Amino acid sequence: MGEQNHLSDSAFLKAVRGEPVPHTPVWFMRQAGRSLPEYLAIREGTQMLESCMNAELVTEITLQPVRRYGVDAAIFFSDIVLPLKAVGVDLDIKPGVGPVVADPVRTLADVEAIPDLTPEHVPFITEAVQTLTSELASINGGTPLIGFAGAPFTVASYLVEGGPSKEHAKTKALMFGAPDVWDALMRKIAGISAAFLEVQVAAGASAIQLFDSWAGALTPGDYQQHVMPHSSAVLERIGALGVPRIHFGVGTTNLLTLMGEAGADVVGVDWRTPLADGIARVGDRGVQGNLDPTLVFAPTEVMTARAAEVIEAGRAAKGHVFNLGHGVIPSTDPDQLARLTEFVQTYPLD
Ligand code: 1CP
Repeated sequence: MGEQNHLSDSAFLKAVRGEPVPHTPVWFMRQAGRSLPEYLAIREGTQMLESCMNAELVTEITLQPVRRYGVDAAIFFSDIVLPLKAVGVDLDIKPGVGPVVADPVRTLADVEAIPDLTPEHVPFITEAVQTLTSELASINGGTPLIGFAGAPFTVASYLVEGGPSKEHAKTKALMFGAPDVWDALMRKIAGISAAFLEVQVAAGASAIQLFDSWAGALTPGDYQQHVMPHSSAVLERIGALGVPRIHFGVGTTNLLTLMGEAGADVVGVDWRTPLADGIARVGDRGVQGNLDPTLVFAPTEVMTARAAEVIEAGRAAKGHVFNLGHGVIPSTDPDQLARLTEFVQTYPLD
């Protein structure tokens, strides 16, 4: 219980609850991973999905950026397709490509063949989260762990296309042309994502992020009709556990209001939307973001000047968590992220 209390005083959890903060909390999407030499070293000879199913590796990789940068939150190292792999879907994460699904899902029978997820499918997740939360409790006065899952639309895009895609054409064709199959698929994935998040929360995660990275491919009307009810179902199940929820997508300027209404406490804003616009769109909720991830390649003083603008804009929000507008680019110099972290954490708010 003592542990819970000191974590709840962390800048990150205060910000996501909309309470005053000692400094703007900061973490980075994809803070673990290929930009870190210690990640490349520990991953050598181990496949991505194999790493995600090894509790010891997951623990170490999740802690690497926390130790290096002293960020205000850790994000659990895994992948949005891991729960599908865990229930038996034949898929792999190919280096330099991303998730590849052997038999893409196109029919009701394909959907029905996917099992629901139970905690017994992912004992390594429970173990890793338990170890992590106990270690994180004593790092920098208590660092919260963010659990995560993919939202139904974004996970469906990999299942239906069979791999990464730009237009998500087959996915949207299924959505427009076979609403019954689409509905069954969305329900199936929503159940799996919610169960995956529940396992992480039960094992000690302090907050969750639902990644709907590719939702920006949709019009607000289609999002509202075909996708939002299913993301809401996931967020509602986690809300019932009393854990703060962050909801993020890319290219979602026109969806930010709906993504908040889906049941988020904090809405992630990508770098294309000025943060002040994002704040106006999400209303009485927190925001997360949104420095252009390429600014790390500019001179440090250019990067920090832009970070200052983001922090200043964030002051108008109910709560602001500093982040990049999407994931860390693999060629990012970790020393720049260390400087950025320090800049955000020491930026005076009074
Ligand atoms: O071998 C490797 O290192 C593979 C690269 C890699 C990594 C490090 C992949 C393949 N996934 C991950 C980890 C990962 N994936 C994390 C780790 C935690 C952290 O942030 O530190 C997270 C949160 C994810 C989530 C994820 N996977 C998303 C949503 C977030 C986002 O960036 O929008 C998506 C869309 C995926 C799919 C995926 N997995 C991997 C890749 C290269 C991709 C994207 C493929 C595509 O372009 O469609």
